[in-house]
Amino acid sequence: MGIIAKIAAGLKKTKASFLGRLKRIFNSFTKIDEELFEELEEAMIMSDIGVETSLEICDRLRKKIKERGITDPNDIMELIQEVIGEIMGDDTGLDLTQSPAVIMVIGVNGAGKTTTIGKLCHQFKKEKKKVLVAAADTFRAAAIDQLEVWTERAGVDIVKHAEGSDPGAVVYDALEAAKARDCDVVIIDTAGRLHNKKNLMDELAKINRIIDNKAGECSREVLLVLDATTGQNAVNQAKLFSETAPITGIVLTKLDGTAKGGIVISIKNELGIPVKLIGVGEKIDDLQPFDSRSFVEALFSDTDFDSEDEDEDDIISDEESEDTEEIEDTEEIEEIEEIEETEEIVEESEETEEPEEVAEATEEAEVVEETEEIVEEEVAE
Ligand SMILES: Nc1nc2c(ncn2[C@@H]2O[C@H](COP(=O)(O)OP(=O)(O)O)[C@@H](O)[C@H]2O)c(=O)[nH]1
Ligand SMILES: [Mg+2]
Repeated sequence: MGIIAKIAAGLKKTKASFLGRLKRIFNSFTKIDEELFEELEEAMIMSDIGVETSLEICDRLRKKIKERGITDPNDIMELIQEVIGEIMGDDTGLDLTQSPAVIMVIGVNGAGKTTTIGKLCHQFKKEKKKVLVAAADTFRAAAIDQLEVWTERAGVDIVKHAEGSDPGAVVYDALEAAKARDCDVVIIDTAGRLHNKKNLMDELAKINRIIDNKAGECSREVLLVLDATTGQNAVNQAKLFSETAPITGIVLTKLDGTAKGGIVISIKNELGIPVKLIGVGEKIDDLQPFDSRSFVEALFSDTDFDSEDEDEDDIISDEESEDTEEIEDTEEIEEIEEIEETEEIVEESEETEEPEEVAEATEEAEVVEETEEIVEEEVAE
């Protein structure tokens, strides 16, 4: 299967709902008017392109339609593809030039961090790179075991300590080992959940400082893993996690399992952080470097990968109330819970900014201050 076909297969649900909606709009309108634009906006928002980005796309469309004197609604499809392509802009890949390159992987529980690391190990190994993985999610023993299964499968080394041990110490040891063993890449798995969100954010900031100190001269990536099925909630997570370390790229996972693939466009447009990798399945080779052009081409390609009927079903169920759909689907209920959880995260993180909390323990206060310094330095740069 070619790259476009593979991405298109991964985007099957998104394509069915997004393209289906657009096609129905263009079929039901004979002229281009404001009513048509309203429906377009709605279709885009429903596909998780986000309000801000959907409005921007429509503004650009209006301009192009006027400039080119387009009157047939059916000609808009091509224009949308063009506009989305423009919004997606250029791509940025992983920077691994200065070895050992250090990739810190962060994100909420269940986003797909460990799986993504497994897939990355496999890819680097294929490229004959020497890889070392740091098991810095020490919060649960199962997390360390799960990571080890992946590293064994990919045939790369792992540095691990016991459950509950200091993640910073794991990272420290891993960086020492990577230098001693002349590794090309160190990948750090981190926890997505701790006793409370302040602990989590502090811990990630601390790991980041250890990397600063131990590997300041190396290439650095901080990859935020976001679950595409959480839709717009992913954008909130990105805002929160960017407080812990300067995020250099986003890995968007589970694009295969969602009709909310439009979130890629929203993330790219609203966060200003490049999407560097996409996960399109649970298997070891289901990770792809993100390529805007291929993504847009795949999103708009007319290929059907499963039976027409199934796609029709998707479209019909989308047409019904989204709420009913969510209640019927247990996976979706979990999503709702996750969304609620992140709202808590955001609230708690706001709390952490309150002075009393900061003063709670001197050490914690230092952590917060230093993190702020780091953020300020980053901004200044
Ligand atoms: N369908 C699909 N599932 C994925 C993808 N990436 C991760 N998963 C699944 O998401 C679940 C959580 O992944 P995990 O790596 O443990 O998340 P972590 O808590 O962030 O480390 C697992 O069941 C994975 O198989 C993907 O791209 N597609
Ligand atoms: Mg994990």
